[in-house]
Amino acid sequence: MGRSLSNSVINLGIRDQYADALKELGFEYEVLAEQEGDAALGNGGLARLSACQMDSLATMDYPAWGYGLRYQYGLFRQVILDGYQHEHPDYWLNFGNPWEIERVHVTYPVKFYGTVEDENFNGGKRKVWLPGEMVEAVAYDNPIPGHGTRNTITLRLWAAKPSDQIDMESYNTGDYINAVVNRQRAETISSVLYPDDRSYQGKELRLKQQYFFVSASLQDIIRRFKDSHSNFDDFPEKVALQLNDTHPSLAIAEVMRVLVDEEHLDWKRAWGIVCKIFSFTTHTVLPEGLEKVPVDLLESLLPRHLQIIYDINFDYIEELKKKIGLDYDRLSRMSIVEDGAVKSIRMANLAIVCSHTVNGVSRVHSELLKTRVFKDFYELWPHKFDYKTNGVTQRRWIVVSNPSLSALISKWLGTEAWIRDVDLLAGLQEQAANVDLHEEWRMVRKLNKMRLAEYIEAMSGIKVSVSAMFDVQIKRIHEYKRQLLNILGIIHRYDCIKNMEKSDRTKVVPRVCIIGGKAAPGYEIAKKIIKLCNAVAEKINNDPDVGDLLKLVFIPDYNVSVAELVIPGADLSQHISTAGHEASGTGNMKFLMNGCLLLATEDGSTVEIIEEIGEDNMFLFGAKMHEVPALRVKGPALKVPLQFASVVRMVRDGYFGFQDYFESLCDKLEGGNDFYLLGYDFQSYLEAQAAADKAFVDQEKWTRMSILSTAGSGRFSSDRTIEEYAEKTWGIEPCKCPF
Ligand code: RUG
Repeated sequence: MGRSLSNSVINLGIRDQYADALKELGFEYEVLAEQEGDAALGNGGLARLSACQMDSLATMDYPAWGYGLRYQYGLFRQVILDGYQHEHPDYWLNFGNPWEIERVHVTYPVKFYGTVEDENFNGGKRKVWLPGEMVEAVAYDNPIPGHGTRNTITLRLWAAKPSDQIDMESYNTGDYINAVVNRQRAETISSVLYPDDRSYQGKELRLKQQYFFVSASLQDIIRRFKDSHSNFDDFPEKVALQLNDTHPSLAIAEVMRVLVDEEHLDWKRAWGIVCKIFSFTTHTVLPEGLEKVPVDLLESLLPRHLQIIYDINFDYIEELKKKIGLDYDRLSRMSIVEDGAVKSIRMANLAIVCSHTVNGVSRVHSELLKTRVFKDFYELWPHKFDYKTNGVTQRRWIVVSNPSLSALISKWLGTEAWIRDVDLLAGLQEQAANVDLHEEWRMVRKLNKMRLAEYIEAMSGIKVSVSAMFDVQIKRIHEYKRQLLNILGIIHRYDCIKNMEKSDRTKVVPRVCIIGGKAAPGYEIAKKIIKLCNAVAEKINNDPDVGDLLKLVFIPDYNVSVAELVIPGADLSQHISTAGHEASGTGNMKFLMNGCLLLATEDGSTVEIIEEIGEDNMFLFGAKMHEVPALRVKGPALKVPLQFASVVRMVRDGYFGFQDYFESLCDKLEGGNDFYLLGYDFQSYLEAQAAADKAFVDQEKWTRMSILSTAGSGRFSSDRTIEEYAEKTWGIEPCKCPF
């Protein structure tokens, strides 16, 4: 979520009054706002997408709730020591969190472990789950005020607390020590966020977190529904549940369990309800990125849920046989249960089978889902598959983080209405050649660059020139996102400067290269990429031959607040994943809105950005998505340019030190191991960089491209995404606050 204060006072329309009131108390608004720490309750794009969507839901008056976990420690703080990443705990709750309201009366028991027994019921049998452990989920409400409306929605976060019911027994039997230990164990469920955004290790605590979240949220939803309904007939009419990736997909089994075991609906009726209320958004591209839960683990932690999933699978496979016949390979691929060395539950298959809609997050992502990842399912249920291209909120990403640009846009459009109706930004197109606008636009951009330069100096001691091009890549560190390609490109640039005649150096376009992002603590290669970036920076920044022509800065502890500072100050931003690997990407949209030019591959949502602003307004390069599989097959036979071999050699030979440490990084790039095609794309990457240099020198052209970027960004607002979800997936309408 990042910070709340600045966003809230803007959405409530009280920023100026609030600043005046603070002044009377002797405080500066800007200084105070900086004191707030970030709520970092997610890993990267997936979680920030939800945060943007909450802002849109509130602003557009939709009746919605967001649910999550109130982790005691959010995403780790990244500390860079000697160029290496170290992870420190994020003690964000230590000084209290003024934004949350603890709802002591909104608590629910959540059960784990135990056994399932048959019990006589109404002349038949029914299943009864006798749990072995119980914890309490306590609600903490975080208000999300909409912009220009009185509507405020709630982000309800659950914290785990020990349940007195169970522990009293231990106290009474004299087992005091174990009772205290058990109490502490309960709290660990919501204590820490898993810092890896992609690999699923089948850890018990992770599964416990998922079920804890799902169980508490569903009890809350069902309790609210039952407050005004005496049966479940209208449940699908009143409730829509959006599964954000597979992480909450246990909710499907949980709804079945509650309806059948606790509310005593027959299985068929419960199943009919489930199929109407769930829809699923998947955010991944690779089949190996899909979550699988080992059956043994599920059986021990949630024995009744495993039975329910088996029963769902049985009915579904029987139906499937009727449709596709006895094609055992396909039946086995489509089964919810995966047989193999470790028998597991495929959470994505569960989500697809039980949801009425399966959404991708960009058009090309949706194509990949239909033709590769979920091909079997698409052929069976083409009507289920759809996509809603991601979006970001212009309130946080322009109005809050770039107030000068915001004021300028309003002045030139003659209205502030674009803050809620972002398509109006297209009005800037007509003014894209206006010299007065150019002058003001450049002034705003310069002020933002000065703000960023001050931050860089305060944080790293490096002085950077604001007349240089600020070239930024900030996102989680991943091989597929290719920060390494960026660093190798910087090494090449450095090498060229070193080897050119002194007189030619005047022709070099000065650059400040900024890289930031966290690596998952167990992701060795990603951590080496961070170290390489810092080692290269050390060399370049201290080389008197280079001076202001090239600087490299690694910004530590990248988070939402850092992004709010960096994005408005960027001239160029890089979104350079190997084509076919980024499901959508949302950073590109934030930069675009702020008038930053993109240097990018044709991947994820960038493909749609190209359609909005045209190829001529950005710097594109690299293999296309359909070419990638064939290029991979070529392996060692793939031709790579000499310059690539030469920069890799510099790293291998220890030009930047740490020769042994970087060896495995270099091995990943040579000898047919270059899975992410850095070598293949290197030449066209350098050409795109050269085109960016050329455009930057022509400030009039650059400014026009910058204005056209902002003007073409309307489609990438989360307001549009949410409207599509509301109309096409949830069937809901705005519900204006009556007061
Ligand atoms: O990697 C994807 C991004 O491409 C996407 O923009 C974002 C929001 O849809 O989700 C990211 N993501 C995917 N983060 N974690 C996952 C794995 O499920």
